[in-house]
Amino acid sequence: MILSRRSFVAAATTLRTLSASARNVAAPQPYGPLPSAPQLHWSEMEIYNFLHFTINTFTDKEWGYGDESPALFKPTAFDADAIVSTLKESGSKGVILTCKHHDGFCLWPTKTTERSVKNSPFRNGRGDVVKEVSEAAQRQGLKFGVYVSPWDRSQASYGHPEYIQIYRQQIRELLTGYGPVFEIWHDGANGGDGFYGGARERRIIDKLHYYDWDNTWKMERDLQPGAVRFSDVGPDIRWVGNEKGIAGDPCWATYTPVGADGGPASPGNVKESEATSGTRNGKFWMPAECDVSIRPGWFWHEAENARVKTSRELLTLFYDSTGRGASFLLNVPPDRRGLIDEPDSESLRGFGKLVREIFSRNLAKQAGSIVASNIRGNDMAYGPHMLLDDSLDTYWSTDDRVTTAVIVFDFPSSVTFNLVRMRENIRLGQRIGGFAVDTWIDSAWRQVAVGTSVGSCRIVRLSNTVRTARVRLRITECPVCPAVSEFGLFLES
Ligand code: FUL
Repeated sequence: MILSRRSFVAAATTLRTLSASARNVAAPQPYGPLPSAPQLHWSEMEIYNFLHFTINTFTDKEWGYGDESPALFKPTAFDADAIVSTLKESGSKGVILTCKHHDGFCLWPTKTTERSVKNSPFRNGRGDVVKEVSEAAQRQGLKFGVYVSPWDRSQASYGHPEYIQIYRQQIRELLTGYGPVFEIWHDGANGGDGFYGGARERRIIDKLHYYDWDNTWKMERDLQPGAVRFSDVGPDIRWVGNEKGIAGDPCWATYTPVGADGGPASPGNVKESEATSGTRNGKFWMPAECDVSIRPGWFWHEAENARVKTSRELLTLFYDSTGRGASFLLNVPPDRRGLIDEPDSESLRGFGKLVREIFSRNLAKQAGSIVASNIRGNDMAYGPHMLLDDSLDTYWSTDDRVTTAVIVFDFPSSVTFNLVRMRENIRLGQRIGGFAVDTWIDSAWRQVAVGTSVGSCRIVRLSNTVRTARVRLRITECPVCPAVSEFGLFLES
């Protein structure tokens, strides 16, 4: 099926407004596990931040023991709006706050413990960091999420059934008092040494049964139906298996978690190496989230001020996470003022600028003609121009029996690029298992990119910048007909 430049432009204009109901041919059958509505919204976020901020910021520690006095929490110039606006400039779509880290100090005036902001000098004991951050996020159009450590080194009852009620009560307070929450983060670091109300001992819990996770997750779903629940084993979003911000290649959105010993899995008890790539045709739709800190540690330490990742390093992490179908959860720890430190702000701003500059111009849109080897039922609502309309709802697809296909983009004059981006229509599942991109150089096709998983977003960085007037996309492996929403060519200079 060939579209000339003129008919392509006309088709793109009229078809942009087409809804699914305007398709004359039935849509492809979905393949495998499918994303839920909260998972779909989450996968469009791509970049968001962690704020690790608590008493550790003032004690220069990464893990507080649980006996620190609330009096230590005294940021001198805490400004949630300033923090959120810096994050926003970096392209962030959301912010997850460490409402309670392992030391048990709560950043909101909880009813469950005296170890909270209400007994700190912050705003004379009348402050609520969770409120200020969630409201600043809402004001500036970022989503808000909560980290509430399951491990609590301060609680006397940690390791006993009573603690589970306290933990759930804390989650309940956070999910009912602060507006919509997009993500609830359950850490896999669970159990060990701690203060435990003065016992000062080591407590090891049964990771599989102690927390009764199913009931906690059910409560969370009831209280915040739009939120995704994160842990080593989901149930909505999985840990990528490392804290470097790097997803596997491939990285499948589907996953069947397996415990460290090969048995059932739970938070803190999972075969980490398998989480990095997920499971092709896995049991659950459970895409990966890549968490990493802009500094060596998760909390702010003055000694690390010279070791803040540069904008270009963040860009590489973006390619290695979002660009592999996962998400980029970048931690930016506020300092003792309660602000994002200057080196971090500078790097974030530079990163945001790079992403905006690179991805604002899809060079594939300059194609004069686009030729697909097959279009589903010859219905133009599934035509290849749907790859360029900036809509995730529309897509190019083929007849059911056609599982490999080719699209050739011809350009009126050469384009120069070094990045290829593709997006599958994940509403129909993760379908593609192999693709390649070729360019026409010196009268022959030359392969410049190759990959396996695509999913919600796949960015391939070419080893060299190429200049060409013809580009060919090949779908080389797909168990069913492909359904692709976007194809893009970009230049990182
Ligand atoms: C880990 C924690 O132990 C770190 O302190 C940090 O919160 C990181 C995001 O998760 O498991």
